[in-house]
Formats: sequence, C-alpha cells, structure tokens
Amino acid sequence: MAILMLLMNKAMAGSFMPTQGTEISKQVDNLYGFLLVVSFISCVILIGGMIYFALKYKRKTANDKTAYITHDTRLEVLWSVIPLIIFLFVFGWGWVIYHDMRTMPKDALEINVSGKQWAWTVEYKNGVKSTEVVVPVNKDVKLVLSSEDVIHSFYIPSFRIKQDAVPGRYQAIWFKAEKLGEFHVFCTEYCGTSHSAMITKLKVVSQEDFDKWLVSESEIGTLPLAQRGAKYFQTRACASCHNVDNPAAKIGPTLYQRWGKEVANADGSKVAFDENHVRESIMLPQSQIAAGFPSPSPMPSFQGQLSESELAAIIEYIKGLN
Ligand code: HEC
Ligand SMILES: [Cu+2]
Repeated sequence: MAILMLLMNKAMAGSFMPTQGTEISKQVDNLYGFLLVVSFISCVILIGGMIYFALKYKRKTANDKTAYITHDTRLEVLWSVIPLIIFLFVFGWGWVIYHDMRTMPKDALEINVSGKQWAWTVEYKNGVKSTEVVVPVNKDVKLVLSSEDVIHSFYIPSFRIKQDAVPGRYQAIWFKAEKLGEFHVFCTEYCGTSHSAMITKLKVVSQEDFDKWLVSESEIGTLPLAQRGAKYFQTRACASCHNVDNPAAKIGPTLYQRWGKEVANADGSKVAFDENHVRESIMLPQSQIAAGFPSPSPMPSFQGQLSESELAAIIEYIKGLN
C-alpha cells in the first residue's frame, strides 16, 4: 500500500498534476493519491465481485434453484465499519492539511492582492504595485485578498491553494514557495466576459532578487515620462486588453500606430486620436465607444484611480507606439 502510494505520488508529480511548488502541495497530493488507490481497490472489489457472482450464480438449467438467503449480520457490520474507518481516516488526514493551510504563519511577508474585472493588482507594503505576484523563495508569504467588484477566486495550481476574493471583506492565504520559477495564477470564480483571461504569474525569486526588484519598482517615479507610462500600462492591466506592438485587437482596440490618426467611434463620428481623446477614453470609457466594440464598454473607468501625472505618463507612452 505504502509503495503504491509512493508510486502514485511520483506519477502525479511527474505527469498529469502541476509541479509541486510547496510542502503543502505534496501533502495534498499524498492524500489525493490515497483516495485514488482506495477508490481503485473498492472499484475492483465491487465490479469484480458483481461480475464473479453474475457468472457463478447464472441459472444453468431450467430447474436450477439458488439457496434462499436473507442477510448476513457479520458481513453487513463489516461493510459498514470498514468504510467508516476509511472515511474517518481520510477526514482526519484532510483536516490536518486543511488546518495547516488555514493557520497563518507569524512574521509572514504580507502582500495585498485585489481582484477587479479582469485583472489582479498586487500591492506591496512599500507602495509598489504590480500585476504579477513576485515573492522570495523559502519565505512564508501571506496574501490578503480583496475585490473591487464581484467575487473572484485566487488559485495557484502548483501550490494547491485557492481562495475566494469577496467584495467588502478580506480573506487570506499563505504559502512558502520551495521552487524558483514562474507559476500560473488563475481566477476560478466566473466573474464576467473576460473571466478566462484573468490570468497572471507568480514569480518565485531569490531573496536578493526580490529585494532588488522591490527597490527598482519603487524608484519608478524617477524614470523618464514614457518609460513610467510603459510601467503603468503594465501595472494597471491596460496590457491585458490592448496590444501595443501589432495591429490586432484584443479585448480593446490596438494602440499600435494610432497616435495622430483619425479614428471612428461606434456612433459613426470621427475623432482625432490625440491627448484629449486618449484622456477621455481612459477616464470616461462610456462617453465614446470605439467602432467595432460593444456598448457599454468593458473597459473600466480610471477616474479617480490615475493621478494627472500617471495619466500624462501613459499618454506619453502611447504617443511613442508609432
Ligand atoms: C477590460 C479591458 C480593458 C482595460 C483593462 C483597458 N481597456 Fe482601454 N479599451 C477597452 C475597450 C473594449 C475599448 C473600446 C471601447 C471604448 O472605446 O471604450 C477601449 C478603448 C480604449 C482607448 C480608445 C481607443 C480608440 O481607438 O478610440 C484607449 C486610448 C484606451 N482604451 C486606453 C487604455 C488604457 C491606457 C488602459 C489602462 C489604464 C486601458 N485602456 C485599460 C478595454 C480595456
Ligand atoms: Cu475574476
């Protein structure tokens, strides 16, 4: 049994399950492997038994008679008590892992993550904002989740942890990443049109790289305007809806080589793609919808969310996309 489980675990770690990025993910896989093995054995006993009895007690001649059997108390007790013991064992095992998952470690690095249709914003204690979660390896990390609109769910398959982000309250999850590298983050609560595009990365880096990254991100204010704009374009998730280096539309129109052109709105009017048009498109997306895009516009309003200086930087960046 133990060997079978070990094999199962190796098989899952190696093939159809995502990488095991934390200690807890290994524990979850062990339990899952145990469930698979137990289910497989029960299946063999049940289906095998059925086939065996069907063949053995098949009526062979017209006057074949089977003995009259009502029940067997010993058997009934056995098939109730054995599964009960297995269930309780699985419950206990699951509870121990769940307890570990839900007990927040002290002195963890706290990071705020907030969901908004359809991107995650990650905010660090020193004010750095990012759309990707960057964390140091081998350190307890606690994510404090919130939502600005509807229910989202933050899921890191490689860590086997998942938590809803609910508007109006905080939820937390923690993990300690053991492997360097990039891992997927998915939203697993259907949250609207572009739910399936609500994907980001979790980057596990060395403590040294993490410290460097935090400092370089916080020095963003000293960069030239267009470079700052490029950063905001990433961190405010504009990039998840707009292409900047090819003419194809994503969820929104491309911003590649648009500056200075005359563009069409859905109502047929024409407008120059200049500072004021871009400003209005960002602050009041509903005021004019670009031709070929749905009304109401899926673009969220950034009114009150971008400062004048951030807006100016973004406009400078879009200007440079020609
Ligand atoms: C959820 C997807 C989404 C996000 C996020 C988003 N946009 Fe948009 N954007 C759209 C869509 C869809 C349109 C077209 C409809 C409209 O005009 O509102 C659009 C239109 C625009 C336009 C006008 C384009 C034109 O041809 O007239 C600009 C400029 C723009 N967005 C810039 C931005 C910037 C800058 C950000 C980040 C601060 C951003 N968008 C974030 C979806 C998005
Ligand atoms: Cu979502």
